[in-house]
Parts: sequence; C-alpha cells; structure tokens
Amino acid sequence: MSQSRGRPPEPAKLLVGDGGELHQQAEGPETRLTTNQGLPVADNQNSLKVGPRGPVLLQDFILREKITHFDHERIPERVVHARGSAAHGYFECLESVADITQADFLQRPGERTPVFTRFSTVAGNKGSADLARDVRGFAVKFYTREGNFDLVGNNIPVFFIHDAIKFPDLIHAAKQDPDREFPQAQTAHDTFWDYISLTPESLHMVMWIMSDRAIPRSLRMIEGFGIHTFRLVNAAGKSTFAKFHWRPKLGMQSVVWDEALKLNGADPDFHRRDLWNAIAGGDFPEWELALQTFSQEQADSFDFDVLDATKLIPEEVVPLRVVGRMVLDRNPGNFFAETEQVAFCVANVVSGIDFTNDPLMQGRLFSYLDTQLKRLGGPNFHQIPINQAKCPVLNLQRDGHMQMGVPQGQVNYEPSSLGPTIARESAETGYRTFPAPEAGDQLRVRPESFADHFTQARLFFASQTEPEQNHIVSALVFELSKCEMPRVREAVVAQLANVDDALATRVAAGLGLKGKIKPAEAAAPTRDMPPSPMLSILAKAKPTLQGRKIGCLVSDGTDGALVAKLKAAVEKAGAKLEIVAPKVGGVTTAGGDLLPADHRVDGGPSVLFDAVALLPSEEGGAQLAMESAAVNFVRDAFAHLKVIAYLPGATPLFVKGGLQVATADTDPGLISLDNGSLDDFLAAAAGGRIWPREPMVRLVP
Ligand code: HDE
Repeated sequence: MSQSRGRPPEPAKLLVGDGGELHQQAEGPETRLTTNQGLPVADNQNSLKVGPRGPVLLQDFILREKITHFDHERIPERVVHARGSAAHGYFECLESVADITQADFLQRPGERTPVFTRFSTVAGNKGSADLARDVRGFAVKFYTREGNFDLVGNNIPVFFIHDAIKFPDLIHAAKQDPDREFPQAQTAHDTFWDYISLTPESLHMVMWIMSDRAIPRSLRMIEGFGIHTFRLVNAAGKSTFAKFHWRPKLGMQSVVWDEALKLNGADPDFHRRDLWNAIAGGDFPEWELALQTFSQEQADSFDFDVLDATKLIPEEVVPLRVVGRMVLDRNPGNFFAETEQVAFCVANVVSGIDFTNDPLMQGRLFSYLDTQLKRLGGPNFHQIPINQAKCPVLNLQRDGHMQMGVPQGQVNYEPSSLGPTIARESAETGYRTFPAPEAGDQLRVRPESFADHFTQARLFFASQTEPEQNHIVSALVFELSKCEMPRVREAVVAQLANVDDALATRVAAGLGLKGKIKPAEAAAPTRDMPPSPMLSILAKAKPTLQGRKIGCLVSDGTDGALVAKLKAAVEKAGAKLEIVAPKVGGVTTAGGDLLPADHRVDGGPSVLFDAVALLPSEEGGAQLAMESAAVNFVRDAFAHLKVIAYLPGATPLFVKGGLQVATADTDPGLISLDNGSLDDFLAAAAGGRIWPREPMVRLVP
C-alpha cells in the first residue's frame, strides 16, 4: 500500500506572516511546505501512525500544530454588525474645510487619504443572509497623515435609543431569543417588538427600518450617516457642530420585500457578491462626503435637541456641504485578516474633530475599545496590519499580549533624561479637546429636551411617496404578524397611533385587530413638520442603469445578434447583462453560434436582476414554460415591478404565469421588442420599477 496516497501533485505554497511582512518567495526550496517553526514537511496528508492501520501517535507534533492552529482559527464574532463586507479605497478632499476644522485630511483639495470601509448588517450572525430587513453599518477608517479617523456610522441617520445604557437591552431584544437561538437576522419576533412598544423613543428609527432603506438593492446604493452631532474645531479653536453624510453616486435604490425574502434563498451573499464583483470588474463604488454644519445658536433654535440621536436635521433646514468623495477600488486580499480583524473605534478621531455630549456617543467611546480587546485578544490590536496607522506611531507603551514589534532600548517611560530619541508630547500639534464648559449635578435623568418621540417619526412617514408609505404599512403588518403574543401587536399599534392615526389604523386593519386604538401615553404631543422630500428614496431617485444588472432569458434558437446588440447597449449604459439559460453550458443561437450562459434558469431567478429580457425562440419558450423556475422568473419579474422586454417566443411563459391580462398597452413596463426598440426598453429600465403596477400584485391595508 502506498503511504503517500492522496498527495496533491504540486506542493502547496505557504506564505508565513510576520508582523505584516511576507517572506519572499524565491525559486527552489522556498516553495517547500513547512511547520510554523520553518521545518519542511514531508507528508501533509497522513498522520504518524504505528503501521499503516495502527493508532495515531501523540508524538505527531506536525499533526498537533496544524490541528491546534485550525482549532483556534475563529475569533469571537462581533456582538453586533457580525456580518460584513469591506473594501479598500481612498477619500479625496474636494474642498478645503479649514474654515471649520483643522482636520488635516480635509485641508487640501485633490489630496487623497487611504480608507478601509466595512458595511454590515446589525442583528444577524456572521453567516446570516444579506437581505435581512436591518440597518446597514457604514464604517470608514481614514488612514490620515495625522492618525486614524474612524467614522462608524449607519445607513439610517437616527438611532433607536437615547442612552448607551439601553444598548445591551435593545440588542438582546433584537437578536435571537436566548432560549432557542432563533429567529436570527430578523426583528420579526415578540422580544424585539415588545421592547419597541416599551421604548417610545425608538419609533422614529422604527419608521426607517420598516421602510425600504432596510432592504437595499446594493451596498453601493446606500447612504451613510455619522448620526451623532460631532464638534469640529478650526485652527483658531472655533467650534462648529457637524453631522456627516455619505451620498452614493449610483443613487439610492432598494428591493421590494418579497424580492428580499427570495434573494435570501437565491443568493444569501447577494450584497457581498455585488460589492466584490463590482470592484473586481473595475466598476468602483463612490460616495460623496457632505457635512451639515451649524452653530450653537442654530442648535439652540431647533425644536429638538442636537444631542438626541433619535433626531435628524432636515436638509431643507441645514443644507449639505459636499467636502469630498470616497472611491472603493480594491477588494481585501484576505477576509479574515482585513474585514474580520478591522477594529473600528468611535474614539479614533483626529485634531479638528471632537465629540459632543450625546449620551449615546459617549457610551460608544467606551464600548468600541472594550469590544476590540475581547475580540482581538489584547491591547496590541492596533498592530494588526489593517488597523495600523499609516503615519508614525511612537510611544512608550510596551509588552502585552501579541506584541509584534521589538521596541528597543532601556527607556520605556517619559519624561526621561536617558534616551536621546524618545517620544515627546507636542504642545502645538498634539490633539486638544475643545474646552467646552461643563457644570451640573450628577444625575441619572433624561433631559426634557429629549421628550418628543413622535414628531420626527411623523415627519418621516409624511415625507414618503405613496408606494413607500404602503411598504412601511406592509412591513409593520408583516413583522407584527410574526409576533405570537397579541399584547405585543396591540402595544406597538398604540405607539404607532402617536405617530400617525392613519398609519395605526391601517396597520391595525392589516393585523385584523378589533376595537378602537387607544394611543399609548406620550411624554410630549406629536407636532406636524413640513415634509422633507429628501427623506424619500423615490422622490430623489435618479433615472440610471449605472451599476444595475439585466437578466436575459434565452433558449436554443435565440436570436444571437439581438442578444449581442442588447449586451452592447446595456454595457454602454453602465450596466451588465447576464444570460440565463436552460443549461449552464449555454445555448445554440439561431445563427448556430454558442451563447454561453451565466446561470442555469433555476439558479438565476429574476430577483438577481433589475430588469429582464425574455428572448427565447418560439420552440424554446414553449419548452421553458414546462419549467416552473422559468415561469417564476417571469411571474416574479412582473410582481417585483420590473421592466420586462419580450419577444413572441415568451408568450407561453406569460400564459403559464397567468399574466396574459397584462399587455404592453396597459403596462408601460412591458416592452415588446417586436414593436418597440431596445432603446425603449433601456429607457424604461433606467426609470426603475413600474409603481403603478403594484396595486395589481399586492394588497395593502
Ligand atoms: Fe455600534 N458597536 N454601538 N453603533 N457599531 C459595534 O464594535 C455600540 C451604534 C456601528 O464594521 C461593536 O467592533 C454601543 C450606533 C457599526 O466593524 C460594539 C452603542 C451606530 C459597527 C458596538 C452602539 C453604530 C458597530 C461591535 C450604543 C451608528 C460595525 C463590534 C451606545 C452611528 C463596525 C465592534 C464594523 C459595532 C457598540 C450604537 C454603528 C459592541 C454600545 C448609534 C457600523 O462596540
């Protein structure tokens, strides 16, 4: 019997990390597989045994080293935001902001600062699906010349709670139930809504997470917000308040809820894959960074408190000032080393950026460092390559778990007269906290100015277009219908009654709640504000196909020239065309050419695309109508309000899908390529979904 059975033909290459440095791979023996001690390994497939069939020896130090390393490969996942994807890129300053901040990376137009940006969901575990209804984390690490600045934000500009002391309860309620460990990655369960019903300050954020903001089409199409009011300080020591906003160049876009449910099955990595593929294909996502800045006097004039993270400042009140752009142009080389080990920390600021007394922010200043100590195992996590500042780091901190450097010399204290070159503090250029005057009694109280929980929730609902309002109602009905306890449903509806009567009535109707709705007790009356169209996705959507994807269903006998023309036109519009066929090997076109496929029809449902073209031949269409995946492709595209281009060969699919009533005459999203042109199709597809179709496919309370 051969003792080397199963050995791969080529020896595996091993690159051993050493403080971020990779050992050079040279010709010859350096390709040898070794242990972590550098010992060349003779057999990487068989453990050391007594005879070919005998027991394995404890002596096998190679086996033990390999297995031990494997056993320790995981670090604790983040307690929130566990599921994430990230990319490298740069921030480019577009306008000097020296008038309001001395932050070095915001001084010189055209100057670029490297960044690493991680997007995430909040509630789900590391392996959960991407299209959960959830907030998206939007965390950016700026490696500036004056130290790292971490802007750790979300895609929603407000938060659930006022005070950090409530965060563990909020998260416990949102994540899986502790006894059964389900449901994961969703808020549609009793504990979450029970908590919400008892926490009226969360109602504003609840409006946002029940909106389509919580089910984005792509991470490249989300906004980002620093949420809290920050304090900017210029070189003269003058303070200005600021809120940070990221605006996606591709515009904002979301999926519809039924699509999200199906995407989670069809491709649980939908967002992750989309981000990766876009960057790998040179289609670099981009955002504008804008600031809302305001003075203490303006802050005092608002009818809400700028320290209250459940409130936003409408853009109509304080407009955005664009100061830079961020481009993500490089995927991580190693998910664990970078995306998993990156340690964001709200306390990582640079000179010119300071905190305010927002009690949520103050709690975060403690939490992030604490969590990194646990997750990354000790105080030297800043030495992990992804966390390292890209400017000199010099101090007298020494030792500790996993110290990767070899700090030299006798002097590890300051002041010292012994070391000629030790690090010294610098009074002129060092970080200085803004000398905000503080006084008062030590109290555990909530300020009166935080008492109005509903006015901005009403503002948000009132600022949505009709389909968006319908989606909020439907989402609330969906989530509350998953709650098993009637008390919970009723208590949430009682809170909604404080937001908007009509909203509460519609949700109650959707839940089949009988009886009159009695609003929950409110700490302050709800006021009306002028609607803010900037809070709507649809009101500010821009017609574009940039970054979008078109799915093209084909069969043997498909018109290959038409597909080629469509592909060229789609690519010219900045989108991608993917071919869906009965077999992944592709189809033979009418002209006898092979048209390769990107997906087999059951693995390429129409939820993966923004618009679809149905181009089977007559015979191919009849055959595809016998395959429910193909019929569902068409039915779902219709139900998800997509623009559909078709040829007569697709008729059997419409018929089988029960869609024969919808004709091109009654539905502007159905484009016959017999009568219309590819241009008509692409123009319609750039407009997004066909909202007038929605009442035909979804009942809304
Ligand atoms: Fe976080 N949050 N958070 N958070 N948060 C974490 O830090 C915390 C809050 C946000 O991609 C943790 O490294 C507290 C608001 C993002 O790695 C932890 C409070 C906002 C990320 C933590 C909040 C965020 C985190 C878990 C209430 C939007 C992911 C792992 C005071 C402005 C960063 C980690 C990444 C991660 C604590 C509230 C955003 C435990 C105590 C508000 C984007 O430290």
